[in-house]
Amino acid sequence: MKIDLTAEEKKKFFEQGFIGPFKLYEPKEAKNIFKQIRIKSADTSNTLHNNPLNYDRHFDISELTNHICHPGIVDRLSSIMGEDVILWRMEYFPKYPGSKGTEWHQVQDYSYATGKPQLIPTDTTSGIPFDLTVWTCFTESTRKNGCLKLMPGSHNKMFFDETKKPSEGRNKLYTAVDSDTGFYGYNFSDFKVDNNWQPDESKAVVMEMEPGECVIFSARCMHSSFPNTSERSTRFAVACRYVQSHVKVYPDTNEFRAHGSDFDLSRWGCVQVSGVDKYGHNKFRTDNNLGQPFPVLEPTK
Ligand SMILES: O=C(O)CCC(=O)C(=O)O
Repeated sequence: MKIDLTAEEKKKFFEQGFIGPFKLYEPKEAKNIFKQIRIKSADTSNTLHNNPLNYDRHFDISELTNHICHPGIVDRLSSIMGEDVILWRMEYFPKYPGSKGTEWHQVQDYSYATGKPQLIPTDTTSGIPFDLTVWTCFTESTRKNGCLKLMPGSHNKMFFDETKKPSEGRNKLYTAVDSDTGFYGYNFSDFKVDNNWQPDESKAVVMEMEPGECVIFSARCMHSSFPNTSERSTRFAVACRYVQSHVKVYPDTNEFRAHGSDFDLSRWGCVQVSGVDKYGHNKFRTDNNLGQPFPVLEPTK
């Protein structure tokens, strides 16, 4: 049975720019997956990118190969974006005890990272997001250990301009442990449209979540997180980025440099997690680097 969003949930998504949390795994199962992710992340012999950023580990960690295709994610995304959905990137978001909070930010085409759009839509439908993030926590996520905050309704207006040039972030190697800013080494406030504007924290929704829960949001919806002020509780989340299939991903790009690291896209490909590709814009992968197929469901006729 499909796990679509209800009409009420869809309405709420379009009002807020996000919806959730939803349970994908029982807490015990989520903690076991996290244990495997931790163990397997240390082995970089089959990774796609030769750098420490842990992008796209769905290509070499089978728990993540399965996660990107989880029906609780894919069906809900299809209710918002339509049947044809592709995953283009996965990122780790750890907050270790003592880590800074992620700064408030909004993203539209990811050009903040390289100065060049990483996504170009070619056939948008007004009001329907072409790019959605599914942020899944594999540990508890609390105010104390750095849970996510989302600003309802902010997806309707951009308060940040990704075409601005940041003072730092692009070249310095980012590590989650000793970054001196809260967003991949950037001061995201460099991208503010109005330097004097401050987000209204009182309107933020605080997303405390159980291990195994996810939230779906448009990256245009302003988001941030608390610092991890706990003694020993790590918050670990994985952000999976999905687009409609008319979107050109990494257009005319074979490699790029971001967060102080090089990304070689020669073996990279999108994964068609739902529906079909009617556009032919992108490269695709059907198997991970261990030869395991991504467990996608057959398109319904
Ligand atoms: O996990 C966080 O602190 C921030 C997540 C985020 O910025 C994202 O998923 O785009």
